[in-house]
Amino acid sequence: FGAGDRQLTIGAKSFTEQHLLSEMTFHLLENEGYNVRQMSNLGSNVVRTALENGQVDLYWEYTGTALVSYMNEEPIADPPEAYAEVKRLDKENGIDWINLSDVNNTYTLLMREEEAEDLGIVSLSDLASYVNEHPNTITFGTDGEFANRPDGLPNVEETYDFQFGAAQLRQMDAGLIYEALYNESLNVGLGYETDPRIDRYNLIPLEDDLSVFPPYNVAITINEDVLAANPEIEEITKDIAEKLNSEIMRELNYQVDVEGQSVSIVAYNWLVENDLID
Ligand code: PBE
Repeated sequence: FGAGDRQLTIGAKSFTEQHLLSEMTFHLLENEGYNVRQMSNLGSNVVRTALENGQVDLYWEYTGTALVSYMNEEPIADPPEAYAEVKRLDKENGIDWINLSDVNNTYTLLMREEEAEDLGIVSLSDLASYVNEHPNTITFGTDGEFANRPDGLPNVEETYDFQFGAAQLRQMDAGLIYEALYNESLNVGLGYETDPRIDRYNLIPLEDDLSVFPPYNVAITINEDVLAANPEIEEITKDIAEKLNSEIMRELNYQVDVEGQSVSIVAYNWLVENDLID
């Protein structure tokens, strides 16, 4: 199963950008005669394990996620260097990295503009000082992954030397945090940088003045046997990586998460507009 029989399973995590990337990839591969299945809404560790086990043949992953969260390596600030390093390290795991994109979906911590101004908070260092001076007052909305990942909250708290009170943590689906902030149900919330709801709700990303967050450029991770048997997959899917950037990704995410269009229609229209399918 997998290599050579032109059957492919594409994995995806549980947010819109991942669904869009999976859907675009699905269409391009199907167009070339592959029999493709999508397996979506998986957590990071689940989809990565599925790739390692061969249950998933390929999926779009972020360089920083693999480097820091799966491999426990030091973050690398330069995007092409980070890519080269995960690509090198993952060979040992039978995983190839292809088609690096400029889309960089890094984490960010958000506040309402007015409250950030009132409290004098511009950067994560300012936030740390504020939390240290006013313990157990600031609520923080986060998804379950960020709360626990080595490149997530534990690292932010260690680097900036502060801690949100345990009772002040509000764990929720990442997509709900923006509106919860806007509605003043939270003081600070986790954001994904390519999410259009940051602008939509006038939220301010706090400056990461100690550069705790590495680049998270998206690229295809693929089982090396599957790629060796079907090397044309790289060429078939490369336009997705080449034509997308963070700005365009944000716009496509906007069409789904703000305008309420379906993932399949947004992905399909984008492929048609870019002459990738007809
Ligand atoms: N990220 C931001 C996360 C979710 C969005 C790319 C760092 C990840 O999937 O690894």
